[in-house]
Amino acid sequence: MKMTFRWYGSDKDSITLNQIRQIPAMTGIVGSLFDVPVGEVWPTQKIKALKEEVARSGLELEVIESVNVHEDIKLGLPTRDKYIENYKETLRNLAKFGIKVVCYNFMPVFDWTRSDLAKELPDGSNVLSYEDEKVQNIDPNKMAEEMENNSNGFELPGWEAERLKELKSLFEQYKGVDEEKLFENLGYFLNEIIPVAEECDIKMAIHPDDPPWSIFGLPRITTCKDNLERIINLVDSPYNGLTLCSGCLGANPENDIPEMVRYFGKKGRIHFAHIRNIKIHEGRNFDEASHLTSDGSLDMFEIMKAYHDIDFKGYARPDHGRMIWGESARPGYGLYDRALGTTYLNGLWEAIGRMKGEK
Ligand SMILES: [Mn+2]
Repeated sequence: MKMTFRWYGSDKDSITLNQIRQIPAMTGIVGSLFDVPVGEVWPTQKIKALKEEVARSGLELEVIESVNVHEDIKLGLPTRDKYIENYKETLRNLAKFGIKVVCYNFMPVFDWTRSDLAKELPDGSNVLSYEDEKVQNIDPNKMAEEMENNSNGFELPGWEAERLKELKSLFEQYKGVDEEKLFENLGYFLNEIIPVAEECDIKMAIHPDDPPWSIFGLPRITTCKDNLERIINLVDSPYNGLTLCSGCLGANPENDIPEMVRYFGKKGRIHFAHIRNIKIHEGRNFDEASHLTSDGSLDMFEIMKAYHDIDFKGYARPDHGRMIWGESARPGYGLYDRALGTTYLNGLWEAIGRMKGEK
């Protein structure tokens, strides 16, 4: 397992590369170019600059999260071919700089969704939280506005004001797209993209939908084991794989995360592991939590053991953390709790290995 850390860039993150480098066992950064509009080709100069900046701090840049997929591709519009060609070009450009994994998602309109970006826990820390009733009953425009107002001044990927201006017409366009159609559109995309990924030696890793169920009546398909199985079979190639996000999939208690790690891991289709805990409440409601097993609803020991048992050699990162110790950062992406989470995951990993007799 190679431990990595998501970073938004020196002008967009409150955390520095040097701080990240000092977290034990940290090997690299998970980066992106946030100023390239969705659908456009990522310029080599910008990729090069990011790669070099990360390398100067003694870290690697081998994972990109995300290269976002243009809405026309998800909608299956005739204009998708142009955006797919751009996506291929971006992959070719990324390959020139040693990128090995590209994380992406196929969620219509909205990226990750929460009803509260800073819910206070009894210990005074705060976390992202999801209340289904609140989300399903809010006007999506209002939700976009609230996300913007509560983001500590950071622009949230997937919730860019620019993109959300078109909400009304997007909802209109999605009226003819059900889950089957979305699978079909994902299949079309993958059939085009995966041969290029193979050429470039870049593993594509689809991120689950967050939360893993339909919101605002929009279709969602990256939600459960059966659907993930269907997705990796849309194009049967080791380059068509998964970002297995324990916190996203784990929001549905029917998703058995350790079992999914073993199942997809043995097939060699997990290219990127997002590892975090969440606390599930009655119904479809949950709070995010520290990584510790006893703070949430997921068994982090069993999850790490599953990765260890399949001899997982891919990239992993701690996922969202709480906001603690007075830090002001991007919601979910503070330094302190993700560093604590990393160290905890490393501790589990070492202990599991030692118990198997590893040195
Ligand atoms: Mn994730």
